[in-house]
Amino acid sequence: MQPIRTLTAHCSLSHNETGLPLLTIDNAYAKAEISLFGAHVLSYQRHGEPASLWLSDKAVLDGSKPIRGGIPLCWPWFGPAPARVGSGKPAHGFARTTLWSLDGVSDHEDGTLVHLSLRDTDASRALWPHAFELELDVLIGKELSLVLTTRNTGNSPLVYNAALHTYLQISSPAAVSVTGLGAPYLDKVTGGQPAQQQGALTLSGALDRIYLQPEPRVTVQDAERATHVVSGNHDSIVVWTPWLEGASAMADMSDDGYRTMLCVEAAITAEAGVVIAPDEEHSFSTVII
Ligand code: TA6
Repeated sequence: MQPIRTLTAHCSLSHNETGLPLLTIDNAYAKAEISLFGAHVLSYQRHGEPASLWLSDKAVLDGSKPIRGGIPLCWPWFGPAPARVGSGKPAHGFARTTLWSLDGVSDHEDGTLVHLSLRDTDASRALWPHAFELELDVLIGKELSLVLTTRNTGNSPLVYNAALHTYLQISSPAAVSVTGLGAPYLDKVTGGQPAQQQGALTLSGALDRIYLQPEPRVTVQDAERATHVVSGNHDSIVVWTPWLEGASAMADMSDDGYRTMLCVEAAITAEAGVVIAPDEEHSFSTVII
């Protein structure tokens, strides 16, 4: 780790072994790390409590691929690029594999606010031909709050999809049940078939689901601990666990990694996406409580 630069009383900037900038926040409420590569929240842990987020022990942190764990930002598409974007584009867009700018950090009574941004470049326009400004506001307090804002700085409408792809830390799949997902979902394990959730979701195998009518608050009950994921202005909640077969196929996840993670993601997955007119913006958010 290279020298640390103090930015505020509770936030410092350093560089990891491969030179990528890393923010460390340690305030009255919690400790957190944010990589400027992808504006990626790597960790968040309230003092005296277990970590809220899961980070793979095999995560690649040198900028050569997306980071497995924490909160990757999927943007401006979710999953494989849609037809309107074209083929041969990276899964989940390019925001998670681009170096963002740090616009500001400030300490407040309710926590430390970090403001990050990304603008279009020649490289981004080669993948997605739009002028944009993307902003992420992260508040590290007694809750972890993320707001992602897309602003159209071009002169024609843009369409986007996205997810705040949150990897939650769990104690074990058997201890977990999830409520607040609503009933209808698309089951990506069966090729996107529509299905209905009956009661709480429990974990007994690979899952990749898009819940279409979630409540604002999704609760992950894990033995004695409850984590709430409270989201706004999204159109769906994605729940994903790769299970053993999926984990063992991923170079950046240990085979048993699936046993301690569950993704619960505020997302914009509708095929039509969100359309933003020139000079307009759209935000959506998630809070981990
Ligand atoms: O959010 C679920 C999902 O879209 C899954 O289909 C799964 O592939 C996952 O994201 C991880 O994607 P990644 O590109 O990070 O390997």
